[in-house]
Amino acid sequence: MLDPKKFPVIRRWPARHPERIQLYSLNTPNGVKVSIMLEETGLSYELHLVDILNDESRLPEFLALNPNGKIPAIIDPDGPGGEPIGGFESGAILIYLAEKSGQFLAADPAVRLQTLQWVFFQVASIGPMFGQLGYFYKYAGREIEDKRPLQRYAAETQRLLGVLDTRLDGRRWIMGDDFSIADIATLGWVRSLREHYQAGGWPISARSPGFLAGYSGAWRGQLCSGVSTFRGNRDRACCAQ
Ligand SMILES: N[C@@H](CCC(=O)N[C@@H](CS)C(=O)NCC(=O)O)C(=O)O
Repeated sequence: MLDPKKFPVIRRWPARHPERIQLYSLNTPNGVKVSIMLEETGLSYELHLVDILNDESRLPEFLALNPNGKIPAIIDPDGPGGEPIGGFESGAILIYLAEKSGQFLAADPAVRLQTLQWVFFQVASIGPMFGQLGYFYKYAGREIEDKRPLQRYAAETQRLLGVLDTRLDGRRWIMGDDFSIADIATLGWVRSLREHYQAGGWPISARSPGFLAGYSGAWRGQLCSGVSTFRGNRDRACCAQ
């Protein structure tokens, strides 16, 4: 059983299935990573929507799980040694779930390093830069007269898309033939850029036609066709749209 003293979050978001992984999330580019991973691994989970626009992620019950006050976060009732464990930061959660399920992160040390480097590339570069671009292009920051911040993040986004396009050239997935947590980490942000920020008409698309027109062929086709990765996510309101 999950102890509310150890996990106050379950007081605010009660668990109907406490034996399942508890996911606290929303349909954002970071949130969707974990729901896609859970869908793809087949691990059973229970979703709790956290309304970040109304500051639910800053409630004390949520902060007890993630002191940084951001989604996604999880509780695994069957953690190491069979003990419940909580976790936050989407990249760390992806690695934990990959190790728990034995899927989407190779055991071979060289492949593992390369996969993790692309996961960290997403978490450290793509997420923060695309997120700032979103603020200055689509949200409150677009009212700001000084366009230098927008130009700065647009240029960096364009550069990062180029890095990704080059990596995907001739590869089906970021790691080649094998679908991995690097793809799961990245796809929500690229989708968001094109479909949510509606940045498709940008100069970026001239530089990175693959990504913004179709997210590099097979990569995009697989991810967005509903064949595998987005299975169930639309219904669960956990897609990046
Ligand atoms: N580095 C974190 C970023 C998480 C993050 O920025 N989450 C956003 C949604 S995409 C959030 O919760 N924002 C609410 C807020 O900042 O108040 C991760 O990868 O998990």
